[in-house]
Amino acid sequence: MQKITITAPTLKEALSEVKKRYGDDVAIERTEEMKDQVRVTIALFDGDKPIIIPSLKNKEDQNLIDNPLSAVKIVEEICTDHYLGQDFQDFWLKRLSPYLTLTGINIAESLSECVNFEPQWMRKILSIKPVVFLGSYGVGKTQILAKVAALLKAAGRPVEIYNMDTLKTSGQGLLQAYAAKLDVPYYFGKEGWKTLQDNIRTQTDIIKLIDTQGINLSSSKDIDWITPYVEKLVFDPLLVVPCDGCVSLANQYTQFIRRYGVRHLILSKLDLAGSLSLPIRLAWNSEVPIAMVNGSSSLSDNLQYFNAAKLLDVLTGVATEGTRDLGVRVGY
Ligand SMILES: Nc1nc2c(ncn2[C@@H]2O[C@H](COP(=O)(O)OP(=O)(O)OP(=O)(O)O)[C@@H](O)[C@H]2O)c(=O)[nH]1
Ligand SMILES: [Mg+2]
Repeated sequence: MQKITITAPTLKEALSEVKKRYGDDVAIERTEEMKDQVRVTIALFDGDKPIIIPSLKNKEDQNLIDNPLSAVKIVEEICTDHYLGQDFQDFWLKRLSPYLTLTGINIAESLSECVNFEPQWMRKILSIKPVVFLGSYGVGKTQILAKVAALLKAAGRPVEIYNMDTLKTSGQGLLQAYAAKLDVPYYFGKEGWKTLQDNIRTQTDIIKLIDTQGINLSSSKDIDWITPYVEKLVFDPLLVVPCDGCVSLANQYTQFIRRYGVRHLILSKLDLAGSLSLPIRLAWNSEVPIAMVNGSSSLSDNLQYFNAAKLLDVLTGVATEGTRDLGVRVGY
């Protein structure tokens, strides 16, 4: 067996040199980061002939790739297809490099080092910290709140809904109807606000979900109304991020997340998005975890839990259908 090392400034360059010299399917034994260089060690067996490892995906686990060059190629293709940017791609490839070994390469593991997830979010909601649903206009806040309420109820956790979207003349009825259908207490506007403060003091186990009006993230005036709420109560602020949103909004979203201490992201409109550049870049930049995903205009389709493997399936187009069904219907 002969070992050969190839050193280059980046992993990409090192691998492309390997590819140039030994073809697509070569066994890479080790990748190491040195000062400003990356060193790739390859093993050659049988004289000078490289061992050929077929670049097929493992059937049992679609996220396990058995060829380092294929793994790198998949990451590059995803980043290009979803407009994730060179900086994100470099970051991801760096996280991928320790996984580039002879056996199965788990791309999802490396993705989970770029984007955080909190699939246990719903279990961890505290009744003393009302969850406030924030987001731009029409992104799905109200519908997602209704779905979260339904799931909590199905899990046997008492819940109540506070509608603070007092600007919408037609919207009140809708959320009120959801609440009635779910048989959960519903409060609205100023009265609701007072009740919320009382209930936080007196109730210990009822989860409080607060719906809010849409916010224009670029206008600080629009956001001002939140400030007194944030000052008076300890909230668990949640931001709904539309997957079909424009990536140029990422900075505004990031600023908003920092300013209001957003703790979780829920992605909406997964079904409408061609690329996932906004939510992925946002989750990456802000390090705020993705809790759940909404992917349907219908109330009877569930929210989904998300993790790196599922996200990878979406990014590579493997997941055309929804992921795990939570088995609960809002029934409306
Ligand atoms: N296709 C699709 N439609 C969605 C999704 N989430 C919400 N919608 C639809 O988007 C529209 C707006 O949803 P709402 O829940 O009212 O959004 P909102 O953020 O509360 O809107 P405002 O309160 O007006 O700011 C509704 O027609 C929903 O059915 C989704 O994931 N996919
Ligand atoms: Mg709404």
